Amino acid sequence: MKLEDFFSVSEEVKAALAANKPVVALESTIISHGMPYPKNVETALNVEKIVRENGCVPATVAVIKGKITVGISPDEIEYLGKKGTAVHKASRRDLAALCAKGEDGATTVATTMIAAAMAGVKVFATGGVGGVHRGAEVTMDISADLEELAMTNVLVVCAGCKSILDLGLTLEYLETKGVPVIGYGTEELPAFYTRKSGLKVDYELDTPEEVAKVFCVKETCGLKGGMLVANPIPEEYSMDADFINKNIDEAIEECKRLGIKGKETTPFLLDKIQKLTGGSSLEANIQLVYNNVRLGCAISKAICDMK
Ligand code: PSU
Ligand code: MN
Repeated sequence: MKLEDFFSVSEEVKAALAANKPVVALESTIISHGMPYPKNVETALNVEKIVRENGCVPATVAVIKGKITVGISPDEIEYLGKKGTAVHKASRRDLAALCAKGEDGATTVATTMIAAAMAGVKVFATGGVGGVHRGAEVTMDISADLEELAMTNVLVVCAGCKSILDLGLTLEYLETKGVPVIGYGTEELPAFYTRKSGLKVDYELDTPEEVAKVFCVKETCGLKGGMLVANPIPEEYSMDADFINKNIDEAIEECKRLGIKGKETTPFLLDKIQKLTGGSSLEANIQLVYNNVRLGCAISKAICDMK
């Protein structure tokens, strides 16, 4: 048994890494479990296009027939998007079993970080990361994404945390685990659909170069773990806070009523919120992903320049 049986990096990504060209990793749970078909596929393909337009190489990650694959093809993106939630949502605890059984899996933030680190990709851009769920003091529902940020050396660009989570507890958890949380151009943790949460981040940085420097210093000092860059949704796409929070509360109530638990919780809430808001939250979600991907490209380039 050897690593190559369960892990593969596309030729394009391999070549870019060997030449110190900037690469940006992208996750696939957002495709299969985060958005409805066909918008999910359209968004994932647009994201790859934006990465290329910004002078970087995209590396969308998934488990394909038992192989952790860094740089899947457009056909594979279409396949995962069409299959939707029928694809396994693959977080850290699922990886070995899926690979052993030769199955497919959509990678979460945690597993996309794992694959990126294995390949040597430093920057990963997405929409939202998992966190400490509301009521976690009873349910203990804390995303494996946070634990991964504590141990795997990848920089994750997100739009902050949605208030399906307990944002205060999520920040506390990240602090305990020693994960730097950077606000990009803001002192406040953005709340995904909106630019403000009322909670402070650890540091505000205002340029890709400053962010890249913190990451490179962390790496040079051998400080283990990732880094979270929270990039607020552009003003023109941000949602009305009362409107979105009312719908989030309703989605959480329904989730409780139906007794939904574990890995189904986040996909259920995302879908419910999209339905309750008549698709307006989906449009905001798509735009904030594009915005994060552009920032991810600029940071990835700055990291390459620092090498
Ligand atoms: N938040 C979003 N969109 C998503 C996810 C979270 O706004 O698609 C996905 C990501 O893949 C993330 C995962 O890693 O949900 C977290 O799931 P859980 O809460 O079960 O750890
Ligand atoms: Mn969970």
